[in-house]
Amino acid sequence: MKINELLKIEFPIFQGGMANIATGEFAAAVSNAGALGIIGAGGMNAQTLRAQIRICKSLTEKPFGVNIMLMNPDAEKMAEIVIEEQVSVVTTGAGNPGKYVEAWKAAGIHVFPVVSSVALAKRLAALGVDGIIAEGCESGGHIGELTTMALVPQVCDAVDVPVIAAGGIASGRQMAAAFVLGACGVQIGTCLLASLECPIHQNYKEAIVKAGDNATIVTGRSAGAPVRSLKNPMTREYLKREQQGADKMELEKFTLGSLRKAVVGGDVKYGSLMAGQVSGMVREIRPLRQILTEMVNEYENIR
Ligand code: TUI
Repeated sequence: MKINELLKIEFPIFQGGMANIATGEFAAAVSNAGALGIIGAGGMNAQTLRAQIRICKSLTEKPFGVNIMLMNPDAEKMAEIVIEEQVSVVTTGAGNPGKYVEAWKAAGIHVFPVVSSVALAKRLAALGVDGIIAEGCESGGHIGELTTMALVPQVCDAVDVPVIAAGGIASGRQMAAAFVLGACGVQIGTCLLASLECPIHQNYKEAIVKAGDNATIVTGRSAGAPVRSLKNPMTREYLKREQQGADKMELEKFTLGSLRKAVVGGDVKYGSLMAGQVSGMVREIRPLRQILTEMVNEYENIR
């Protein structure tokens, strides 16, 4: 069965669970535009997540999901909330969601963990997840080591569940490539940042539109939490401190709240403008529906 038929969505496209960005209102807008909208619970607490789920329900009749960022201190409570609120799809990031899978499946939730390695994909497939989102390091935000080109076919060969490709996808050509690698759907984030509906500051959107192919950089490798974002004075300073051997605590303090600075305050110098390598392909700010239909039309014309 096709992934869009299984999940009752128009296009086989998931929206990435962008922390501090993907609100209930944005996820509803993405679902209404034909993809799977996903609330990014990363920067929320449990109570905010519940409120955002209710907002999303009030704004769309279509299915939507919740992304639980597993490093969030409230992840455990959030794992219960998605059951109580009867959310149809859960994606996870930045960790192993193994201990929650049984309860989510018993509640009828479609579970799609994001992985950056074959080993975790295999472990989770054995636990009965519905599919795996294989995310390459072209992505914005917290990333693994492998590229989408190398990771997706290796995950497809290793598991018997549907695989969604993520990282480096912003066009129909890239979507078609992902399907050739064995994926049955794609997850996109960066190209949705430059949508009219996206609730980030206008400066953040314009920074993505202005970005070229080499505009992103990875910080935090030394702290064991690599994050891709647009180069700016903040990433330069971070990398300088990293090279000088700053410890994890100091670096964390430095990044703390910097995503919010960019999203809410529009601080493109000292905020963290998380974005993927496809930023260079994003040329204008457009309505969500137009971004999605153009991608799908390009994909259909290649097949
Ligand atoms: O999670 C993401 N992307 C994110 S989360 C985020 S919020 C944040 N902000 C600052 C620092 C750190 C996080 C921003 N972007 N993508 C999914 C993803 N998951 N990428 C890589 C992984 C991953 C890594 C290790 C998944 C599992 C994993 O497992 C380790 C283990 O326990 O086996």
